[in-house]
Amino acid sequence: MTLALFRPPAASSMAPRIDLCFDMLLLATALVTLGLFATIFYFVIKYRDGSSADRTPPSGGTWKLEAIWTVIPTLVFLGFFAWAAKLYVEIAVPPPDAAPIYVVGKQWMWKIQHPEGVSEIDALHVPVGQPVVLTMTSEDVIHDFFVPAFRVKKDVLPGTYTHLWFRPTVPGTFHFYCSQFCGTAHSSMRGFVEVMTPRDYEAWLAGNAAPRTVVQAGADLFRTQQCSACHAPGGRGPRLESLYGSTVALADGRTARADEAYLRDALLKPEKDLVAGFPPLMPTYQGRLSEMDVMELIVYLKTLRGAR
Ligand SMILES: [Cu+2]
Repeated sequence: MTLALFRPPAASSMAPRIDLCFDMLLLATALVTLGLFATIFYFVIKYRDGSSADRTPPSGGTWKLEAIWTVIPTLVFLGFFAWAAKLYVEIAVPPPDAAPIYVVGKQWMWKIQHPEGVSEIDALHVPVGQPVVLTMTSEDVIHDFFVPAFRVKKDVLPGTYTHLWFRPTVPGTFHFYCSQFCGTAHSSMRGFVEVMTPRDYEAWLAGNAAPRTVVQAGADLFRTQQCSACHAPGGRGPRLESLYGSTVALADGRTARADEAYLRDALLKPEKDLVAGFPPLMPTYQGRLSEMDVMELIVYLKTLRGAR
């Protein structure tokens, strides 16, 4: 389609579907605009000054005509709303088999961490055909991760996690950008997604042999920060096995779901959600752990299974 000349290549599973919805909406609005202007020009010429057109007022209205021009456009545009809402939900919910990759934005760079332990800056290597979900946070201000060729973007916020998923369909190199103005060097906060064949990706991972995986890095932090001193059997703090995804009873009677945001708050703002039955002894790790440290600890905590 000629419109493809005016936009980046469509390199993810969602891209052609979003393009189709956009093109149809453009076509529909173009037809409405065309119809409006055709009518304007027709009447401008017909009733121009000095023309002999009949100017007697019409004798009555027709409700049928009004109903048609109200109901048909309403249905057409509600149809677009439903179509776009369906796409939006699909973009918002990562598929269960999406491979996790961790992203930290800061003025003015992107730090990217693969679960295998390989990390990169302003570059993201992914295998073609594999859904990938980015778990993202910011060390300072609001950023936004935007891959035009994948037609996806998501704000990257300090103090919490956001997720962005995509399935690349074409091997190649595609720009990504920060698309929230985040300070003087905002425009240089960008990089490239390298979409590789699965074989090349494996070779790339192997060639960048990391000393330890993200889970191992989290386990090391768990030990060096002495988390186990309180969270071991018989310790003064709550047990952490199988905590992730469970419902936690809090001291003030509320309950909380132990998701990533909960675990993050437990580490950095422990006074926020005190766990029922335990004294408020947990110190804050604010300033002692980097954003990547916090992510590694959470990934490690997710792997802890067993009875609590
Ligand atoms: Cu930014």
